[in-house]
Amino acid sequence: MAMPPERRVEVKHVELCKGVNGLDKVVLREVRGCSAEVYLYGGQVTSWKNEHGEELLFVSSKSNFKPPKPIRGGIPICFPQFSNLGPLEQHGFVRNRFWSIDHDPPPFATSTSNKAFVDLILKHSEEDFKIWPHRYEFRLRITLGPGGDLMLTSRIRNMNTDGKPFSFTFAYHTYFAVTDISEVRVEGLETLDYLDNLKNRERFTEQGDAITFESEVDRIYLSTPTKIAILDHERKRTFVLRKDGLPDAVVWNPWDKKAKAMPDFGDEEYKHMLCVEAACVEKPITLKPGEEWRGRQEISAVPSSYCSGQLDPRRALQCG
Ligand code: TA6
Repeated sequence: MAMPPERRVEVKHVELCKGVNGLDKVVLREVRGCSAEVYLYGGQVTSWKNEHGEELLFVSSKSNFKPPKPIRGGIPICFPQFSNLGPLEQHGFVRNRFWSIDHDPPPFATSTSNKAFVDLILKHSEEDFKIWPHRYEFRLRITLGPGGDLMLTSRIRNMNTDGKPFSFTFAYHTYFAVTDISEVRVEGLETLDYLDNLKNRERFTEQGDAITFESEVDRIYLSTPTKIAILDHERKRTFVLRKDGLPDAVVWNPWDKKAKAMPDFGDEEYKHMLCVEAACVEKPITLKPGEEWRGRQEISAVPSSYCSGQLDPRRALQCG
């Protein structure tokens, strides 16, 4: 039965407003009460809340929110270079740039009934051309689904007029908020090979039936399945990450020593966050002029299932 007009709650699905330090941000809202926020600085999602208003992403209490430093937390976009292995600054430069709202994006093949979404765009600048001599258009759509899932779709096109292709590596550097890192398991990466950033990117094979955390972890899992589950035992919550066009997955927790070494990160904050990042690292993507690449991640938060005290990984991966 339709809600009578006086009872219908009008929701402002998309709102442009001012955030920390007067930086522009867009707030996305859905009728059930879930929400997300994205700063035009960095094109960076900094909040994703469920219908109870619980924050699902981690942002450091010591984050700068002051250009040119990147915002510490949420979902930094790493492009055109993931990591510091390359000529550019760590994780590339787009997370330190001001994006614009794209009022007239090229249509997506599949139309969407979602109302809570925003399209951002970043194009090459003459300044950036000096450090990365290519022309590109990077279109980023952030969508909050009616059920509270959060989708990021990147469309990157080579706009070079000199006939030159370009190659890049990429990651959605997602900081999940967790209750207690020592009670978190990651399912879906078992038996895969990974490059260990703590051991000079040496290649290993994951032996465990889940990834658990007792010290710093900084690994690039290669050619992973499209679905990864992050189980927060304390909170009885499972994050499900689905990815497309991004074959690898980075798992990072700085633990205590590295936490203390980061000025924009609280000494104890490593206990309440975990980065699981849909990425393309091992095999860079190459685009010829005119070619476009798409990379998509969808994250959702579902109640965890339990079985004899252990989290039931089968249920976690089959959910939703
Ligand atoms: O994604 C993991 C990682 O590459 C780690 O090596 C660590 O450096 C982390 O990114 C944070 O990088 P950032 O430049 O944001 O401090």
